[in-house]
Amino acid sequence: MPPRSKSRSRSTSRSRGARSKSPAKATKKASVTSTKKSKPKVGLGSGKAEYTIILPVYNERENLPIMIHLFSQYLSLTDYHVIIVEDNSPDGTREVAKQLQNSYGADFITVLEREGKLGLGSAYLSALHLVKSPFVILMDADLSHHPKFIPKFVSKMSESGCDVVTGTRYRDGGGVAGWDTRRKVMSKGANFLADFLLSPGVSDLTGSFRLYKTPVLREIFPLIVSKGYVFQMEVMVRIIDAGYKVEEVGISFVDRIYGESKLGAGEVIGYLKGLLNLFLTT
Ligand SMILES: Nc1nc2c(ncn2[C@@H]2O[C@H](COP(=O)(O)OP(=O)(O)OP(=O)(O)O)[C@@H](O)[C@H]2O)c(=O)[nH]1
Ligand SMILES: [Mg+2]
Repeated sequence: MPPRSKSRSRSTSRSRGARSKSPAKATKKASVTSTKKSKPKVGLGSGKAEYTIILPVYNERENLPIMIHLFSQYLSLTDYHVIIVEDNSPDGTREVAKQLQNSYGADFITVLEREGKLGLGSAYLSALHLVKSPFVILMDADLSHHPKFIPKFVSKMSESGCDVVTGTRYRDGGGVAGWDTRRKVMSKGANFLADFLLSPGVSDLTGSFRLYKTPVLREIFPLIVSKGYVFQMEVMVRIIDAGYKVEEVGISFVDRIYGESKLGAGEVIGYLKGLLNLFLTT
């Protein structure tokens, strides 16, 4: 089957600007931990942070403190707020998240506590309901996505005026470290298939390290039907389809050292189903 002729370009799409919508209420299944601190109110409580980082965690007890430390090294903590979405991990990640919130302050960290493993897509959605900042960053907490790239994403957005910046492993100096041949083939294959069927114009459709204008993500989220690994791909395809402007920044992606991947055979089948659905519906 030939690739479709839709002209999707990674940086030539029409920029429609961000339309604001009022944030909806958080889901019933989640509760927010936010300790009262006497420090100046910046962050989620006051809505003064420019950027909110949504960090979904499931069994990331070892990785989470390192992530938060790296944020403190590479980012200005008054400009950023982190929402940790914790799904009752059996390894005690929730306690670690709460301790980090106590150390760094509720102005910097919110812990969104959910009752069980409800999936990555729904983790993003629950947190997005709480976001007050104009920009939002989605990334993994397993140290595959290094916070040092965030300032590059921010510069790219302000220089280009784009609506979304996505990290790419396959262009602009990006790369992968630590993957075996099987994972490399899976990732390349997934991107090749998506490019062949959807011609999205971005080089790393399955990547999940991105900066969005918050209203753009809010507009697209209700359209998303997939729940698993394919979720990030669907978000990007629908954003491009809606005419928003997307730019890429090369990132080095490092395989997790601590903990286990949640990517199994079910996710691969889900990806293929989601890809077919997008091919037929966009
Ligand atoms: N809250 C929440 N977080 C999740 C869930 N599933 C995965 N995560 C987190 O989402 C991020 C990505 O998950 P990974 O297991 O690393 O999946 P992946 O990056 O696609 O797979 P690898 O490349 O093998 O690491 C990590 O920070 C996980 O802890 C979930 O159901 N709920
Ligand atoms: Mg990972």
